[in-house]
Amino acid sequence: SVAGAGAGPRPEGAGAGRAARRAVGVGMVGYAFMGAAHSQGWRTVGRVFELPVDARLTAVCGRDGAAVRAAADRLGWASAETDWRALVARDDIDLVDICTPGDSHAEIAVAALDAGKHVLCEKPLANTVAEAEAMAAAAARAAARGQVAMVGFNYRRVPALALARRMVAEGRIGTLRHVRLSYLQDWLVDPSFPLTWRLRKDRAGSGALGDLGAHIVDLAQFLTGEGIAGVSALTETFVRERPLLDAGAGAVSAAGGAGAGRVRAGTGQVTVDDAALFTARFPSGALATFEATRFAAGRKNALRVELNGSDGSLAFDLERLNELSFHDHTEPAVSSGFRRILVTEPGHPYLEAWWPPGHGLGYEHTFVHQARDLLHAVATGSTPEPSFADGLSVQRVLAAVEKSAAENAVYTPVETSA
Ligand code: SOE
Repeated sequence: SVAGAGAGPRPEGAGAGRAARRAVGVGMVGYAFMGAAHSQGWRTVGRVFELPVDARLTAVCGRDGAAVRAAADRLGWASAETDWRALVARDDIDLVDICTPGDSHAEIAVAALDAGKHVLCEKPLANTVAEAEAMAAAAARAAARGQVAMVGFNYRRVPALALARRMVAEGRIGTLRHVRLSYLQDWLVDPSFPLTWRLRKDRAGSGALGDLGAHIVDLAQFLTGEGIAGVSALTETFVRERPLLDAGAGAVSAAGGAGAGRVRAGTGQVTVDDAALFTARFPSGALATFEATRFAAGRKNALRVELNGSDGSLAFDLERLNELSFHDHTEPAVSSGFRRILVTEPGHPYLEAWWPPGHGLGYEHTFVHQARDLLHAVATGSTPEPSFADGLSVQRVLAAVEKSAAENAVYTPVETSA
């Protein structure tokens, strides 16, 4: 159940019985862009949704003592740690939230699960399939002890996409034929943008593929309810050398904001893809296309989805995230066509606790919804989705894309010899 049924977020201090609820101490590792977004989710969730447990922002962790203490103050965490192992060892931490680059996900997640903690891990689950397999195995062992583990594919929690999932499952578009997804950003168009960790394979695992492609692979599997059966891919690195960053300058933000970083002399090699394009098959016979790029000038965070089925189509654009387009192909052709569903009704997913109809939500609310779903799983001991097994399945698709692209089975159009 949720608070307010459309009455809006609960006022400060509201919620009789709050004191009686079990507290879940959250410890978050990393506090940059994703850490700030997750903090927003943890801070807000209990003020909007009626939850079976209470989230406490117990500690945040980062290597730089002064910086992590400032982040704790800014983001609302009660204490700060400089070593993630110390965070994991704390008795007052029940749930470890991993918001670090991919190269530390596996080590932190496995240690936290083995120490009896619940885990939320940012996407992609890991940098390699082997790491993701170890994490999924640790999550399965932990599940037997009542612990939960979830991957941060937050776009599943956009109400319009959750509604699309519901409509597909209800058969509203019939037998699925086409699944079309793209995730376009443009923060690498400028060749002087520096070599941040996201452009290094050892830190990030892959480039646009793992960062953006992982989201749309997860969404495709979520929306269809099917696992991808096979892929064929092309990847490219358009700018292979970029200016180096000062060792301590991590401030260059993920999706832009290059101004904050300090560039130093010299250039280094980009070791990840700038763009990944691939096609895929689903077991049902549906065909899918995917495009993930950081080179789509003018596209800041354009995640688009279209599904075509025998009875209709659904379309979504993250830049208009309170809307879902629906075409009902069973209606007479003379009057049918795409219509816009404004996804702000109390009957829509997650909307029952928010603002009255028409008062839309945004990007940050996906993190509130993520926290809500995870806390419900913690309270009931149920497996939250996307689980580490779901994260592993995405990781396997990413690896298949890289393999296909590396084999480069591209045919040149030729004239038939007469
Ligand atoms: C950067 O490309 C980024 O922040 C991704 O890492 C996020 O997952 C995506 O939601 C927004 O863009």
